[in-house]
Amino acid sequence: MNPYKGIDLLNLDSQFTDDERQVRATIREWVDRAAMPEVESSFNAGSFPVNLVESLADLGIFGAHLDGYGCAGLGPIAYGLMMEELERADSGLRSFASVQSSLAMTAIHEFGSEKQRQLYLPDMAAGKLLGAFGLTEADHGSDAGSMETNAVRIDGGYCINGAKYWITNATVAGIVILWAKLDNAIRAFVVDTSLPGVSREEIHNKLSMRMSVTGGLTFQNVVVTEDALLEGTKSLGSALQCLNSARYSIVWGVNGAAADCLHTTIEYTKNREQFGKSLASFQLVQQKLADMAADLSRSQLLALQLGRLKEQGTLHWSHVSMAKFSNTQTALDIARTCRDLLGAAGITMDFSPMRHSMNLETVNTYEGTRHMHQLILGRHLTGHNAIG
Ligand code: TGC
Repeated sequence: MNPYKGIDLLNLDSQFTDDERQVRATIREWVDRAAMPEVESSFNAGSFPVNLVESLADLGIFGAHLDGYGCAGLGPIAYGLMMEELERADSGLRSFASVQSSLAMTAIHEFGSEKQRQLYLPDMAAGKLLGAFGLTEADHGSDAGSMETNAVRIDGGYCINGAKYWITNATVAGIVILWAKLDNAIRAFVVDTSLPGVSREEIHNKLSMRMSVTGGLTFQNVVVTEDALLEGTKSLGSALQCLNSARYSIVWGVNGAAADCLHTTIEYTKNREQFGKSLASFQLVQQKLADMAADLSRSQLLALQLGRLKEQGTLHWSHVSMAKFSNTQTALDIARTCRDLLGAAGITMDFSPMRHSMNLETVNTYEGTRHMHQLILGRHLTGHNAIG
């Protein structure tokens, strides 16, 4: 199979700066050399390859979009290109980086005090401290605002009770950004997961995102000091602000998964012969490849334009919602079609499309389902709130 050199029919490369192209080249080389060889065994084992954490940190991936505190301070396009390359390997790898960076570190950077930033961010950028983002509860997924986890003030701090579920990195994180109701407002606390009263469980039997650790966290009379509160958090809107950053990384990331599927399938169909000629020479195959290339190109344009809006400071969450559901659905459709074109071989781990397709089922659901994002966009378009 020819090595991957990117799928870029519209020469979007010409839109990137030298620095952005260099960032992508560095991550692409590392993904091919260090990450790809880990994917099959990690996916089969249902675990994240923790041996990659140090290199992810050395590459400047953790908090790459943030300024100061040991973070790389990259622009939105370079950050997006990083996510695209990581997800080309596996959505679980991109999720690991994105939860650490876009959710946990962003929450502290955006809403924490200077002392909290100094305390946590350098270690998180260096990969010495891993973070999780505890918003979702078993009974409150899309309707995050109805969470039951609560905090009450006590002498010198807060006492927290509740439980979170479907949390990436729950069992490996040293801290969790825990969203809880305090005086009826949704606020976030930085909670050390080794505190008494915190228990964690891993969710097993996942058919998707197997190269990623997902779990539940329970908080029973967990006592935290006053400085655990991220003072800047005021409402669910604060959590959604972090999610916008994570959803932005999905918008780019899923294009990497789709590109890997398409590359794999173009190569496979060129090399496989049926009825005496290569599969790639059949019209029905070319029609599917052409449709997928056109769809992927649209998703790439959408990601680039979101990056431009983010650079200008004019990115609105309705843009993010539109691109999250649209690009994820496109990638999922591409992965399924590629699996089909690979025939029986496509159901094995020898080829990536079915694994990407299983992962993208999760990406389609987490950080806001397709339906939620359609309703967010629908509300923006019409002024009518059809949520709930
Ligand atoms: P609503 O009244 O619409 O809004 C509440 C406040 O939020 C503001 N807002 C936003 N702010 C930033 N970005 C957005 N996208 C925002 N959408 C709304 C809004 O202005 C308001 O602000 P304020 O200051 O007036 O309070 O709230 P709602 O209850 O009607 O909910 C709206 C909805 C459905 C959009 C929201 O609940 C939603 O996005 N739901 C999906 C939740 C979701 O994505 N859950 C998955 C989280 S992932 C997770 O927890 C695990 S971390 C990832 C991992 O571990 O893998």
